[in-house]
Amino acid sequence: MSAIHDLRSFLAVLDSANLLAHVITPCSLVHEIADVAAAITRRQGKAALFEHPNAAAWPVFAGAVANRHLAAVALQCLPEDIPHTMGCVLDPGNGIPPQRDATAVWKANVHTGSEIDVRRLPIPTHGVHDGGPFITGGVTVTRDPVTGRGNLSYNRMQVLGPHTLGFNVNEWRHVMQFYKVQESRGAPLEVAIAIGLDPAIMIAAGARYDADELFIAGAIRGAGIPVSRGVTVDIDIPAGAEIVIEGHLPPQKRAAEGPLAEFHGYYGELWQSPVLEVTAICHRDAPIFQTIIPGAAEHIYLGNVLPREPLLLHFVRHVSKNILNLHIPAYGNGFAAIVQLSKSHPGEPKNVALAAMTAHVNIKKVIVVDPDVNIYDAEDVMWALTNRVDWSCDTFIVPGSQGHEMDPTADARGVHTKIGIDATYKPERRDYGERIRYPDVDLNRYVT
Ligand SMILES: Cc1cc2nc3c(=O)[nH]c(=O)nc-3n(C[C@H](O)[C@H](O)[C@H](O)COP(=O)(O)O)c2cc1C
Ligand SMILES: [Mn+2]
Repeated sequence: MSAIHDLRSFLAVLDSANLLAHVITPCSLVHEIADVAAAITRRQGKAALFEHPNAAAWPVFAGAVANRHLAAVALQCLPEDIPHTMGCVLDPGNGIPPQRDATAVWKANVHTGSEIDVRRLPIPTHGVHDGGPFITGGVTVTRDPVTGRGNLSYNRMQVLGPHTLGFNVNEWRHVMQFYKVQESRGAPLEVAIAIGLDPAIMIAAGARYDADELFIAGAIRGAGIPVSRGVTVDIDIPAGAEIVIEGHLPPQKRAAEGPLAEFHGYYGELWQSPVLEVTAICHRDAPIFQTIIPGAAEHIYLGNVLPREPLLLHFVRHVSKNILNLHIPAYGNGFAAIVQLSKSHPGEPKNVALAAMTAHVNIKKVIVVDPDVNIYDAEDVMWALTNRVDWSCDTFIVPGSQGHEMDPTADARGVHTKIGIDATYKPERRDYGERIRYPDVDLNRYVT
């Protein structure tokens, strides 16, 4: 069995890598947990386990894959190899199907009927302008009502009552496609929410994939993910989940939910969304609740970085054999990409930038740098922008191109301007020789 196969084994591996902060101080579920988790990720680069949230019996875990070091632990690869590893596991030919009829730890405690009250779960209110408590770190498990295949996704869920959650889903999601089929039949769509998971399942759920995303999680672990049939729904649910919420979305029913901190760095708006009527809450003994701080790094990593770096890499490698690596930094909210190129021709960086910005509609800013620039270090990228770019000839813009309709610089239809920047050294213009470099050292050998 893989060293990581559920949330607890992941926490143990994070602990041994000194990548987990244990917060013993009691913290409020309202804003404080989100502030502390975001600060821990930002300043210490770690995930956070809140052992004693105020007014809650269960611990809360946040920031599972909030940066590339955490993601590399989750994927069990080197940080530099993440785009390649993600490319392999997203290849449909490498998918591994789930193992059915496993023993589910979450069946230890099953609450149905009048025992159901989602308000007893430690669901945080994250951002100051969020509309209330939201489940953001639960993975939605559904089944295609036509083909019967499984599906994973993220859907923010606002607590609206003891057994009611507002269920956000965009028009073009698989889940919406399933819901519409059921609505046309006058029938509900069954849904299960799995909370507290092996990060392989979290990473898989953020990807756009034509088959069951559990196949991606299986490919990450090199073995089928164990699943178990729901208690009140006909869905195969990851057997190692800490907590499972089961229910259905009744047809033709909508309720207001929102706003919530969004991936683009601002608050979203109120939506009229389907409503999840809860039919069961199940959990293992002494479970750990898991959350994703909305609009912060982990949200961007799962939705915009991990699934798209391999896609962009594929496109840029198509136009150049000299690509060394590529990164979609979380601080660019999934709109920017940095490509490292060992250029052989003066025009090559611009071709590479063109390729990257056509690989995914969200990408609007591509910076191409040399091998001596650290693509993971914003300061180093800024150095290249400042010292290697003549803005009048090393950039090009594509006005009127298509972007994401929530891009803060785009109009309501998502029409925006893309920019490509050749931030490589042009010694033929003026030769400065080699760049100053003081190589990094292991400070533990020098400072106590
Ligand atoms: C943390 C996180 C939260 C998300 N929240 C939502 C959401 O509330 N509504 C939505 O439609 N998509 C949301 N998404 C995006 C979808 O979950 C994601 O695109 C997924 O691939 C959709 O899968 P599907 O097409 O199989 O339904 C979120 C993504 C992440 C990473
Ligand atoms: Mn899907």
